[in-house]
Amino acid sequence: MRKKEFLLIIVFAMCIWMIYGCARTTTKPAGVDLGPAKKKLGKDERMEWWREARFGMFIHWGLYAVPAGEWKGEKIPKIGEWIMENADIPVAEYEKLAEQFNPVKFDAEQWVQIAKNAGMKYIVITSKHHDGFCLWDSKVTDYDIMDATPFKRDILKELSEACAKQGIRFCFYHSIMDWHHPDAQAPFYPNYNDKTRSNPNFQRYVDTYLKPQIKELVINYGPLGVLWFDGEWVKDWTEPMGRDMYNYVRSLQPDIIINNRVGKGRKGMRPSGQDEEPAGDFGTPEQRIPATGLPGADWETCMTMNDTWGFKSYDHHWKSTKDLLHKLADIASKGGNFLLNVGPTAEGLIPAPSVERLEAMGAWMKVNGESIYGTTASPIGKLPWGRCTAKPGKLYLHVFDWPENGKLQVPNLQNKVKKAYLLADEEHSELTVKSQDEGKVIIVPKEAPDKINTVIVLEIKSK
Ligand code: FHN
Repeated sequence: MRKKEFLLIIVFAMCIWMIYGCARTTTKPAGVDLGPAKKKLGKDERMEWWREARFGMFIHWGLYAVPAGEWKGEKIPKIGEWIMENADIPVAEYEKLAEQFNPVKFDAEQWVQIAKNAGMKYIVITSKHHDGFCLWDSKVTDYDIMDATPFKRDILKELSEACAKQGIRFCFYHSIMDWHHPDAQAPFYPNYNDKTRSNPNFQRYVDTYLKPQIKELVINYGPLGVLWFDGEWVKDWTEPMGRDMYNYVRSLQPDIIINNRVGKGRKGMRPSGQDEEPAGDFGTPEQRIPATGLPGADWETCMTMNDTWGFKSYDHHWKSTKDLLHKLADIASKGGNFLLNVGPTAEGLIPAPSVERLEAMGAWMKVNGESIYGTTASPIGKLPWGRCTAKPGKLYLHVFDWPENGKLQVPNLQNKVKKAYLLADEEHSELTVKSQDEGKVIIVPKEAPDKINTVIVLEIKSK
């Protein structure tokens, strides 16, 4: 073979190799490049940002915001996002709501700013609630915001980018129960919420729909802070399936945090006789604050601001700012997180009463956030006039009921107090502390500096 022909063959072979090599690198799956698989963090490392955060925004948003609690002229009772179940709406009728879902006033930056200004550190939004409608551009269904609505924008992509820009952790709620999918609950109409019957095709729903959608959400919208499962109570979903899902999600993003509703860990859901730890990283008491928290466990109370998660046009039963701030301190004093809900309208607006309360909470957090973020449960038990949160070497006394006689009694505290002052004004407010019986007495100003919750800091010697 002549030299020239040999060289031509070499050059040709190199061209083929380069074309193949280039094709391989450009066909990697689309989405956020999570970089090399991160090392598996220990649980404490994984939970660190979450335990520091203490306060997050829950967002329930979907097609149910269109009827907003009314159906065919009737007010439908109970929580708004359950209208498909509570008004016995057939799938074919309910899915027509997608044609009306056009939230032209939606502004991801604005929503994230509202959460950030409130002092919230993470946002958990319903990617898919029980009604099965998907708020992102899913490749495994057209029952989503991109294909079924006139809006045709990927809400979750916009929110994910706004959160990244503003340093807020982006998290998803995802319902295991699905009232729209024929292999899940849809055939049980009109009782989509049936907990006694099985769908013979449920495993197919899990394998070809639920898991592929979870993968889309984790790979394309991550890195995520938390995957917040719900709707785990259906008969066909088991603790072993929850454990498998937990491991699957962690294989996609090792440092993600997952709640206990991935399996049957929620109070009242656990099959009897199951003694091993349920799957999930934290407990999820709902609409309630456990009297003594969940000692030894990470936990988060989720709560509505009125009486519904999803928007209802006539639910004006708003909790006061005072009540919400007291709940925040109460939860933190028991070592928990507070996931406070907003239910945006079909136009894409967070209701004004919610915004007002969040602004007021943010004003308090701006001054007193140190007494919430990264704190642990009170080491001195319950207090008649308020709550206590702690950090190493510091106690934060949250005084709801200001003493009329200018003397704040602090029982069960024998540590030496090195310094006491108002958190709002450390420089000019040192307070006198006297020992008395089994505790301390702090001499405080006549008037409460903050009518809702004044925080006094005690710098104490050792444990
Ligand atoms: O059925 C849902 C309900 O709609 C809402 O999403 C709450 C929020 O935690 N979770 C379920 C009820 O436990």
